[in-house]
Amino acid sequence: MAKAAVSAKPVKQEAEKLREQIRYHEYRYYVLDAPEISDAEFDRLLDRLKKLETQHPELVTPDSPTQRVGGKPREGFVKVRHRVPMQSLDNATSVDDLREFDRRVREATGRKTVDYTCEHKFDGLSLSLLYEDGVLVRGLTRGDGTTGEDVTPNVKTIRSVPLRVDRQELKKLGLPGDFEVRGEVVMTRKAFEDLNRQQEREGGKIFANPRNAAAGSVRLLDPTITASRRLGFFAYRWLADGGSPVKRHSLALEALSRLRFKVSPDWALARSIDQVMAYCERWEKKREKLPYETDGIVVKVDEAALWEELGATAKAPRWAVAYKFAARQATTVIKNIRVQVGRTGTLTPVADLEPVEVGGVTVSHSTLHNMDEIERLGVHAGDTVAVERAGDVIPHVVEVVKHGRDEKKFRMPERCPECGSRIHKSPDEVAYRCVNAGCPARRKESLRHFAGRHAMNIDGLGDKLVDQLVDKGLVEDVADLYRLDLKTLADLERMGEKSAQNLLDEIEASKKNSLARLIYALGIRYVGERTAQLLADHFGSLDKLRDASVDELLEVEEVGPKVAESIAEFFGERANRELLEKLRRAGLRFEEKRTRPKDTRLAGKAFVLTGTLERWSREEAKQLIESLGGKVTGSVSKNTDYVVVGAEPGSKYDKAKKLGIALLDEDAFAKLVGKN
Ligand code: 0OX
Repeated sequence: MAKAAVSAKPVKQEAEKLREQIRYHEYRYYVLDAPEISDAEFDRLLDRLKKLETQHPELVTPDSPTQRVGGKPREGFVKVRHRVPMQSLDNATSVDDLREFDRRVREATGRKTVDYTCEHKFDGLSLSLLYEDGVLVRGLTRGDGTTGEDVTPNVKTIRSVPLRVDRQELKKLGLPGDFEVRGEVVMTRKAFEDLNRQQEREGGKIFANPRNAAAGSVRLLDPTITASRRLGFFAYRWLADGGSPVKRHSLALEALSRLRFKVSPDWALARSIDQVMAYCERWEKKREKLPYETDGIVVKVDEAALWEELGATAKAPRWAVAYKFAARQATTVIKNIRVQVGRTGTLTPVADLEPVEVGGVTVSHSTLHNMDEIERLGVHAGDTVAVERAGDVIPHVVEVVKHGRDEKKFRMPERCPECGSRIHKSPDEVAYRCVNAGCPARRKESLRHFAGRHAMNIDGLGDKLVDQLVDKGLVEDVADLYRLDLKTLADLERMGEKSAQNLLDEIEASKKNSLARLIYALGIRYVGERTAQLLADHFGSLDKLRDASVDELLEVEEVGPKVAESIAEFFGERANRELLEKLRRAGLRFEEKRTRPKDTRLAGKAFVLTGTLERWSREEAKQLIESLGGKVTGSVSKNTDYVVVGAEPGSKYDKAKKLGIALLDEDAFAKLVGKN
């Protein structure tokens, strides 16, 4: 007994310390997007804590980071009433609507000018988080605004949702421990595309857009699946005792950041409606650059005292308005459904559309993913459909609006439309595949993937050129690219000597690409960019990767049986091993000593560049910073560490000055990066 009492205390302290460290690193990774330690180091901390908690179950607390994923799948969700209704927002669809909103606000408050906050209107699922004594106790969906569904176990899996906040920080800010934070659950476009690709392969539900994917993931009955869905949470409102705990919304956003909630770094305070309009205009142009989908800007009266004066309509507060961006959905007719052959031979049905403009881009085809999706949509050639474009995502058919007159059911062809070979479908897969490894369509897709921006980055190798190279028999596999000469290229259609030379230079330069890029470029099934990086880090050479057994592959971070088997199968193919030898002879990089930067003096530091530097182009400065472990972002926020100021700086310079962020001129920057 006495012995236990003696040893329990240090264990408790160690567990508490580990929790604090894990919370901090979750915050660095999931909220700030600026990790300080590697994934492996993070896992070690978590494993150590799990071990301590298994040995001493009495030490487990509900807000421990180990408790993010737990519990059994449920039967359904319990409905719970919101303490304060979750209102919706009135829309402004034009500049005139914004002016009218401002006029009404000023009239009702008697103010000549009003400060407004501007923030992204994230397109996800609204959520309310309840904290008691600083600890997350409940997560509710918006539901009908009055009553929501209790999705607590699912919400706990979202790593940017703090399971507890720092009580000391609360005290310092003079704030109560019981409060509610509202915000939006979102999925990045990238995570959404990855998810759909995975669902496509596994025959799961295909989501029409990141919003549906986020909403669907939060409302899953099994929280372990939610945990795998890469969701984020942006906080946008703070409530305590039925009202705002601070005097201004801008202060609420700042305090929420300090409490380690994820708050969009792009919010801004506008001193007039003209400034609001400038903000809306700027972001309408830049919205595609954001990793998340947004459908507008939320404009809020900053001063909380004015909220009561302004009141609310039946459904929305009068102190806020949503400026909506132009719609990116349109209806059109499906002219024809055809199939496309991908690089693994998968047949993907594609709808040829009557061209239609969706949010400023003309769309003339759309993927239908697979047979299951065609059945789910109940879609045929000749139908009128709604199509939606999400950022630079390939457009999707959302639903059939009206069936055409003559409904012919789409069937997968029995022979490959490109090479006439047999089509195979294994019973445990949704996909249909062309069995011919030498199918020209597969060759072309492999080349496109190999040359892609995230792979070997051979920009000059466009679609038309790939078609010509394969159709003329000049290139059979990706290694043949390295044997092309000036004359062959210059003789191709629409190629001159100059562009041929440029392409050759690019192909030559691509040999220097990192091992991770090369692994990704090979197009091994299930090996995306991240897995390729992890494989390169782990093995350090393509030969070691080639010779790795399934068991050895399973030792790599994040590599499961499906991925390991796919890699082993790839390198087991004689043709692939021969391809590797051809690539080696061409002089590509097969080995890499270290992939993580040796010099990490800028690790975790966020830079913004403005104006022109003399010694470096933007891209060079960016690469320099990244090579030292830092990162470069496009806009200045509280999270920016340095702003590098060149000649004729833009508005970022003013913003940095206002926020008191460290400014570096070219010399100071050179010194920091050791290039003086
Ligand atoms: C969003 C978003 C939604 C709270 C007070 C009025 C409306 N989708 O990103 N709602 C709000 O604010 C609520 N802000 C947002 N940023």
